[in-house]
Amino acid sequence: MSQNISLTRYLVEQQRVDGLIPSQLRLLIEVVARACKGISHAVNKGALGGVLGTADSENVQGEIQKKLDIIANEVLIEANEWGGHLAAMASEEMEEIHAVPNGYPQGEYLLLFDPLDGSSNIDVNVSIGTIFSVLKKPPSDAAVVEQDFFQPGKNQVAAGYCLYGPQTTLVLTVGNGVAMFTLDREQGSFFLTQENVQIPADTQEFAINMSNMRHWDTPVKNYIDDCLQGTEGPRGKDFNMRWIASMVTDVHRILTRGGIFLYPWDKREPGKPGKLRLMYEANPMGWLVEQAGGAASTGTQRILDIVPQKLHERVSVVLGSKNEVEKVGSYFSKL
Ligand code: P6P
Repeated sequence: MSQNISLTRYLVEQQRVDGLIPSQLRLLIEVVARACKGISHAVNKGALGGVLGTADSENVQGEIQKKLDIIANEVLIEANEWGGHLAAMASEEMEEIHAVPNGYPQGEYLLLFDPLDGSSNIDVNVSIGTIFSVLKKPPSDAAVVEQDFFQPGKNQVAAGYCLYGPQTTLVLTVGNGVAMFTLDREQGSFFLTQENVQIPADTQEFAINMSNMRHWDTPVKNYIDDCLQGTEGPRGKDFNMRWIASMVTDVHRILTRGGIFLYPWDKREPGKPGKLRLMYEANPMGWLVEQAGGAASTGTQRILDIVPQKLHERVSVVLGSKNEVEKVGSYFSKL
């Protein structure tokens, strides 16, 4: 792979592909990538930057915020307010949408993000990441409202994440496959290191938090039981397990070598459909996985078809190698 294809050049070339990404969207993606570089710098400073540990606050999810959660959120807000690409932003860390302040030009896009996913891993130096999703604001002369965000994931025009690990890697789709870019810190630029990412259709590796087993619904229990029986059971093959408790990192592994990721509904919070958030976790990850030839469902429904009713709506997530996602679905249809 040539090391000299920068993110900017890649986006300009995508722009030439039947106008797939208009200039405003290209510029928006570059602003998000620049913000991720700033977040990467803060994350890599760690204790030296005084950014570890918790802030004295909770987010809308009722989760204790880490200092870096707040820093990452502020970096993304400040980077995107003034550019003229956006009408509004939504974040896991903010209860309400954040409309572009008066005085700044309004754009036609809506940006959603989880500024720092997996933040429980920050203090133990395990990879974390920023997840983002871009929608078009519905045409209207009225001021942007929360309902403008309530679009199914199949409406996304761009989605991606930036993984802060041994490398800082930006993974992106604009609807023409999945590309990966690695940050060259000396030049301060992302360079294309993989394009046309493809997830193998089959896998022998599952990712799930096994400590929740007693809380799962029957289909998930039966599916995992059968995987654990390996060659002695109905699957006829052995499985490996990985769980990093950082969705960005688990999904990156699946995009890189295949696998299946499950965060299913469980009876700890029966009134909630799942733990993960639909609009800025499951939708962007689901589109990336589909664009790489995989599948993303709730177990019974394609995630990208779900029409949100709330900004911070949660959802059950089963995503990864296509044939394995379909296999999980078969356990639900046996009910
Ligand atoms: P658990 C991180 O908090 C997160 O939202 C995802 O990144 C991750 O997959 C999941 O929650 C981990 O949840 O219950 O295993 O800690």
